Amino acid sequence: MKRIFSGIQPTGEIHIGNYVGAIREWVRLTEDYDCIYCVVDFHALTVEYPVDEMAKRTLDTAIVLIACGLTPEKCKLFIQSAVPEHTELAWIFNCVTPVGDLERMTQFKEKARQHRGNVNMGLMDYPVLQAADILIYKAEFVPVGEDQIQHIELSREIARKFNGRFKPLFPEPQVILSRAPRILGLDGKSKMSKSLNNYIGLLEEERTIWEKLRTAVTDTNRVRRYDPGNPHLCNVFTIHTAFSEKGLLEEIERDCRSARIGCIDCKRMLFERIIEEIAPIRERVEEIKKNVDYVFEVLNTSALKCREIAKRTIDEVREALGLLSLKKG
Ligand code: AQP
Repeated sequence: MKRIFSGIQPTGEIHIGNYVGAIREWVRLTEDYDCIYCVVDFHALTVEYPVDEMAKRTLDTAIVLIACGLTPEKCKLFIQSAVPEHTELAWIFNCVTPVGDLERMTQFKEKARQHRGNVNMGLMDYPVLQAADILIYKAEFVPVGEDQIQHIELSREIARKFNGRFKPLFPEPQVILSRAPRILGLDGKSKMSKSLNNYIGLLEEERTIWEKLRTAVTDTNRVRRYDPGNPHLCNVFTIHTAFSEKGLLEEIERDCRSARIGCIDCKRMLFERIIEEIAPIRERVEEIKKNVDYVFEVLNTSALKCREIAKRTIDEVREALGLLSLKKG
């Protein structure tokens, strides 16, 4: 089986963009691939965060992932900081990565703008650690949202540079994009993000989900109820494409364009579809929370297995680099 790696940061509440852009796809891929998934807590250190909430956020993120279907029978799920070989490989990759490549990264530029007072080295180095996360397992595929495509291209570049200079140890990983790779926030402008207050949380109460959807920006050219709308300029319709089946999408497209339905009707249908899909996840979250020992067991067992793989890769890398091996005496 070919191997997949992907990760999510414990930076806050998991939202429907993370779910349809990544997590739901991660679950589907467990059918055909050897999947390794990770809560990337070291990545989350690159921005300011409430220190006393980090452990809880990390655990809560893992619980949601398990509730979404990433169970130990289907994949490995662990916490990044439990496998320190990731950061060891990141240092080595730093030595083959031009600074200019990192300065060009769109996410770095955006995050540097958002966090002007804290543009730290880790923020710029984020994609190098990401390359190490993937390549320490020699993963060939990385299911991510559209925002991560540039980083995975850099991972390929890093693999190429290492392979060319030292020894061909690493595959060049490919992106797997989901059916909904880019969900915008409720303002219809920027990407839906945990750290921007523009999201619908997977575990939010139905009442607040409806409140947020009700006021979400749609096609801005559609001013009055009887103006015809253009679904392809509407973020609510984009979210529909992630939650609704083909028949309903065709019906909405037709009725929106002819103004037979208004935005509020479209939003009501979307609300029902979202609730239908996420209700079982929320129930499972409540169940899993009653047995946190199980979650620790899952995370520990996976971390041990992943560490074995990671150590083997690091041994090969050290040899390729020509480092003195104390094992040989
Ligand atoms: N809006 C989105 N639409 C589609 N996919 C998305 N992803 C994130 N936002 C969207 C995908 O979710 C996975 C996990 O993301 P992450 O936590 O590693 O970091 P991120 O991309 O930076 O996500 P956020 O929510 O925007 O977090 P913050 O606010 O902390 O930066 C990735 O595969 C991502 O593509």
